[in-house]
Amino acid sequence: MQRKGDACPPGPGDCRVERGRGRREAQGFITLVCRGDRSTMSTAGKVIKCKAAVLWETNKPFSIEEVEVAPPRAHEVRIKMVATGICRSDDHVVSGHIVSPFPVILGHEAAGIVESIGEGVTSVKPGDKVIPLFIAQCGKCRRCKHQESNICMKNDLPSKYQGKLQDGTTRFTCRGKSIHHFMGTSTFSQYTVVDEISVAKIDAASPLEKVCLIGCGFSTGYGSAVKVAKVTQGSTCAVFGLGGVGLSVIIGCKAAGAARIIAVDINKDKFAKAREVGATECVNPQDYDKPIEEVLQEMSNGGVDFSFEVIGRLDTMASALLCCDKSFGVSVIVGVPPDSQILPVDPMLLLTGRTLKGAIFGGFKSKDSVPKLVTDFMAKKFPLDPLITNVLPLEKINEGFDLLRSGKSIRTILSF
Ligand code: CND
Ligand code: ZN
Ligand code: ZN
Repeated sequence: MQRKGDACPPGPGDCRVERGRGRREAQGFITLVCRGDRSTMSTAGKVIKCKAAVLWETNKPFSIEEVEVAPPRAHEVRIKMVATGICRSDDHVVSGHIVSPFPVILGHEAAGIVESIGEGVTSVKPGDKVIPLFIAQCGKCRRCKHQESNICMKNDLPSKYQGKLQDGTTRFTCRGKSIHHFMGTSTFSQYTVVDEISVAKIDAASPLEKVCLIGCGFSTGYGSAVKVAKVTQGSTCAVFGLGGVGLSVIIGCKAAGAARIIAVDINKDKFAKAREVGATECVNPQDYDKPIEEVLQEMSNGGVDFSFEVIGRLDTMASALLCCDKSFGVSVIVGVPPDSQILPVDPMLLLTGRTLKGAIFGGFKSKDSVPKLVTDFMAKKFPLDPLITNVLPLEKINEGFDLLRSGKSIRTILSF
């Protein structure tokens, strides 16, 4: 029941509660004013028809469709999306580099407002600002209980992407067909449904059009430096790939006190931004007639302390491993490798003491860490603005992907 002064739960038409001037209002009643869609005041418990970008098959453009989003079932949350970033992992599904069932609604880096909740949900309520989590955290499984792990056993991860929610079904329908979810988030839709273990409540004052990047790119890169590699004060780091995730690795290396941060990319247009966020040197492998790992070894007197592959290619994963010191070097795989491909590693490279590791979502336990990262952003502990180069409406999603593929954008934010 709405009361005077209450905010209306977010609906398709941005409904609001307004004070009226008639006799009933004088007695304390209120007038409900619905902006836009005047037919629906509360959408809770109902199917919502809204727009979403559906990908019907690989290597095709996204298609803006009207989809039906079913209400959340027990332990699920329906979210009205406000902003979502475009990450290379979404494009990896378009190209087939990541294999996921079709048709699908992609998107995993977003922020929105809870529209309604299913039975048993306790951690969020309608009206809360939230970030969907592409890495779930149930808090109860063996891995959630392990101090170092962030890969909850309930995750829908590569090699077994099901494209379903925890109960094994989907909440999206389009043209009579069931549409798959993506990593439990599916944020390229005006409304999405996620499991409660895949959503975190964040500061009510946070700007959603910026903190959406904490849903993937920023946290993945930053955590890879500060939490996974544990970059040390005064160290030398090499970062391969200067997209939204790679630049966030640089932000993390700088925050951890690295003395030298060498940025590596074949697109020299990325260098200015890399310097802006903390790179001390920038190198383009195409400028040398010897392998880039040799160039980096020479630049660092035998090998860097920490290296990061943030592209998603096997050759650059090998170069990143080789460029770090053979004894104490730590190399972190952040980029997602092409489906079913193998990286051959000479064990001798590790026998001398090197460490090769990798992490998803920067090693952060998602539900615990995302609200804290948002608080840190609000306290100006790190910037997000340099990562945002373009803002487009959802309808222009294909333009956003073209900007990414042509190397002209860092992060495009789609607004709803
Ligand atoms: P984006 O495409 O924006 O950046 C990649 C950068 O790599 C671009 O600047 C390219 O110019 C550069 N590049 C391409 N080829 C080469 C090369 N041969 N040598 C040097 N540089 C090159 O991607 P992004 O920043 O959005 O994502 C980067 C990777 O991280 C990508 O594989 C994505 O799928 C992955 C990722 C991982 C995780 C995780 O949890 N580990 C989460 N999200 C994304
Ligand atoms: Zn991502
Ligand atoms: Zn778990």
